[in-house]
Amino acid sequence: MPIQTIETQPFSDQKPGTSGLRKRTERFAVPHYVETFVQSIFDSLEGFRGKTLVIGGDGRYFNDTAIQRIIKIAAANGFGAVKVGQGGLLSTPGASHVIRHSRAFGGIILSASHNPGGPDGDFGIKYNVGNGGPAPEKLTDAIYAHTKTITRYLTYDVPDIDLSRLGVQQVRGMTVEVIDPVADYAELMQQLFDFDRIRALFASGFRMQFDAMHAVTGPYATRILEDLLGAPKGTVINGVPLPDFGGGHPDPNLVYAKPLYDLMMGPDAPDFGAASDGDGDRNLIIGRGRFVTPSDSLAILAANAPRAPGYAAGIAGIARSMPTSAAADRVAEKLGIEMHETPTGWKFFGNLLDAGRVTICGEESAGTGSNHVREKDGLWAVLLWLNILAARGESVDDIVRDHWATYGRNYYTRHDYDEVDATAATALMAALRERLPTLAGSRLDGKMVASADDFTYLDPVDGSVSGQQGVRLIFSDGSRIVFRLSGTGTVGATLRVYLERYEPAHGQHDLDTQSALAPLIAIAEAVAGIRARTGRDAPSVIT
Ligand code: VG1
Ligand code: CO
Repeated sequence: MPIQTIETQPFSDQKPGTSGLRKRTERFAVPHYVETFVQSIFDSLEGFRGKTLVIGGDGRYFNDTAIQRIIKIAAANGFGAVKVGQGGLLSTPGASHVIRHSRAFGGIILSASHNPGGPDGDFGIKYNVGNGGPAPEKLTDAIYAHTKTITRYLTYDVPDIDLSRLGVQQVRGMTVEVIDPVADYAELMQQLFDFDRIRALFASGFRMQFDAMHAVTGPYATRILEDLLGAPKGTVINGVPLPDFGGGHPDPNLVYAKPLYDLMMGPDAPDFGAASDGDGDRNLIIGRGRFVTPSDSLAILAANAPRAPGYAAGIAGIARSMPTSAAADRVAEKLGIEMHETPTGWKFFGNLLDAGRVTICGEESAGTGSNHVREKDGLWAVLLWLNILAARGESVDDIVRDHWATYGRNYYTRHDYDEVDATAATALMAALRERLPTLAGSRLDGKMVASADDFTYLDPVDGSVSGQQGVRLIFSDGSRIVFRLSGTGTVGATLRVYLERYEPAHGQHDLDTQSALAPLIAIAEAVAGIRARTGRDAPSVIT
């Protein structure tokens, strides 16, 4: 059967954002939309003929449809083999590991991460390169340029693959191997962490609840926590991936994982609570009576990593996205290791990890990970916490307080204004950028603005420059306000305001976060005119 060349036309809206192309599912369902984007990816790559492509997704509605089409396009374009997770499932970190482990050319991950799924929800397609990490900006720019001129895609008119059957099948000259999505990943986790010690912790009566939010982490968490580590059955809840995530919003924050939060703050709280997002790369960590902010979690994991066998030799350096709090910087300073500040999105960590300059990375948006893969990894963070809890024999709350007493506390919050009018949001950012030169050196509500800029990142490894990564106001006492627009939203614009204030080691660490940051919140409103410009009285989500 010959390769089919299907004529197509460019779509004007296929620009990848912070993490791939994300749109409403109905947009992806438009004829040729998926094919045009996937062909644009392949047309922007060189040298993949005969090589392996990894494919998997978070199981949301349209996952299997997209996978079947991608397999045929991959075959027609000359890939030699595809590895696809059984049922079309692979978590984002799981896919990253399979790409690395099988020395694949790259991978395609189908996910809109923490955005809701279903016919009325969101869908997404992301390309990862051979190191297992998200395509760098140079490549996503090339893909976008190609989507604007594409005229055809290649495919085969052949039956679908049976994604439920493990083992090898054929699509023309290409082999398709359906793999267990969890096996390789579970193996890797056993190399990094002290499973015996964590098993002993559970055996001693330690209680945990893991909320998989009906997303992809369910099978991973069940296998690892309950089957391999002996946590009691029922430790993992909402463990079956559903196409619409059970109607929920698979974002593990205090708004969408509220039942877990309430449990952890209540009288019958287990020792440890955790959750992850749609595609399994984010994590939420809550101890009994103690929510751990992702920024603090990054710092605590970095400070304690050598307690896990995989990091016993110490860590080379830490990287965090710019809006993430500077808590980790204090750990790096004490350890005398490199610290890097990158733009938002995991793609900026890849070069630093590949060059061996950093071992642990994190973002304030509940993403932490290490050099074991090239994505953030929700379950990895949970297992490292478990390893640390088992090794220290203290509670989450004790560990957090001890950390603040040693390093000080970075009070931190993020205010999101979702689905605001895109024109209004762009105008708000433009007005801020215009004011930057006069803001530096001025006083706002009595606080001295030490510097005001729009963050530009110079990659120390390949010298590439990424501009307009967020407006920062840095005050002379180290407090910060950062404004940026989300690159993952699918409707209107999402304005994110990040607020941070440092309290030294001997200071007051028990304040309520929103009260501790109230003066900065007021300054942010005064400087940006959020209410007047967006018509919103309050953020839609506070994390
Ligand atoms: C958000 C987060 C960012 C994260 C990205 C992808 O991006 O802020 O830290 O890397 O989502 O995560 P943005 O542009 O909306 O702020 V995931 O778990 O959605 O792949
Ligand atoms: Co995610």
